[in-house]
Amino acid sequence: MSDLSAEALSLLQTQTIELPSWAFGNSGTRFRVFTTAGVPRDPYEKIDDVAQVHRLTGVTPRVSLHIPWDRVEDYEALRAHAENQGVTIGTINSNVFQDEDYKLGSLANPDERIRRKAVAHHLECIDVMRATGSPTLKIWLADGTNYPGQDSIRARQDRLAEALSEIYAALDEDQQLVLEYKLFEPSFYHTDVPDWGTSLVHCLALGERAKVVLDTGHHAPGTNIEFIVAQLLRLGRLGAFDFNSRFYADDDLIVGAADPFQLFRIMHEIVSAGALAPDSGVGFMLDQCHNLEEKIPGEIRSALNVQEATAKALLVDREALAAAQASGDVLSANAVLMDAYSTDVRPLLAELRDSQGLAPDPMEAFLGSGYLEKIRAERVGGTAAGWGA
Ligand code: AOS
Ligand code: ZN
Ligand code: ZN
Repeated sequence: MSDLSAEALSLLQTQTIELPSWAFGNSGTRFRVFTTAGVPRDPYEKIDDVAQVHRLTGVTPRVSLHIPWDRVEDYEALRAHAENQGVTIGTINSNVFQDEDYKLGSLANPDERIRRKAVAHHLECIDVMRATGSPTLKIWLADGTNYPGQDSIRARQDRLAEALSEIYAALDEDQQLVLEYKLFEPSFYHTDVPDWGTSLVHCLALGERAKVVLDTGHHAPGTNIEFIVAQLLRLGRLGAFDFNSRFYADDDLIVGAADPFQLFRIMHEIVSAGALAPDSGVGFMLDQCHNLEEKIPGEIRSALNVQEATAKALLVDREALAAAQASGDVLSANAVLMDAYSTDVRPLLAELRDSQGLAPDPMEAFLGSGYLEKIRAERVGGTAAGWGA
């Protein structure tokens, strides 16, 4: 661990990554949801799997829930179950995209009855937050239109602003709201929250406890995502990431699988802005689906990829970078970044885990643990994550 300063090492040790409950269920594309033996049958078992990833990696102590996919009778019991397993409930994700009523949208729907229903769902999510101790409500909307003229773009923004302000007003003082944007899909002509600017405009109107969620798969190809990260950090409005990888659209593949260099560039902006520390307010969450690969190893690989990108970003020689930038030395400045990116940080991370009493290689430890064999035998009839149910 010699190459990392003591400060960088302690930052690396405090980094946490929140896992999505839905990553542990069966998922697929619109063509097919494949089944995997041993997937969780209920939210309790999803939490068991999150806890298993945390035991091995030491960096995933929270789980995001999705309501109603993770609806249970007794949320306090679910919270106690999580805490017994050594994890806590993180973000509560609302879901206003799978009900027949939401065909023309939810919070921006032209029909007031449907807007009221969508707001009521968010109020239910806020109750779930109170019962589970979750600090964050995450809103992603499938709202939009497919054809020019289908609805008024401007009226939809007004309806959305009004509904969001009602939801925001219902939050407790220690709760926050994060609003996720997405360029397109399922709407194909226009989306009501398509970009970070629109999300930011709504958040600014709501108040300080409203921030933007950046899902790395939700942009046009070629978008400079680290620029958006830097800008939102400047404004104090980067609430959280939904990390994943994409080759084409919103592919939800393992983070760092498609473009590890992009992940490093994002983490470099985070480290540069001093936003890695847990009290910086930025949530590092995953939003992924493992359609082909095993779910738990998929989440372990993801957590390790984020950790590796973070370690590389922490290795950047900031003094040398600042000097090269100040003197206009383009190639040297770039070389400082590339040196850090090209460093193999796996030995450093193995050493760090060893010093924390963890197995140096969490993937190897998991595959040798017998956990997969156990859940395959015990869990029969696991459920889909939500889409293919
Ligand atoms: C949808 O594309 C978004 O990424 C949301 O975060 C969504 O809630 C999540 O992917 C589960 O469908
Ligand atoms: Zn997302
Ligand atoms: Zn998405």
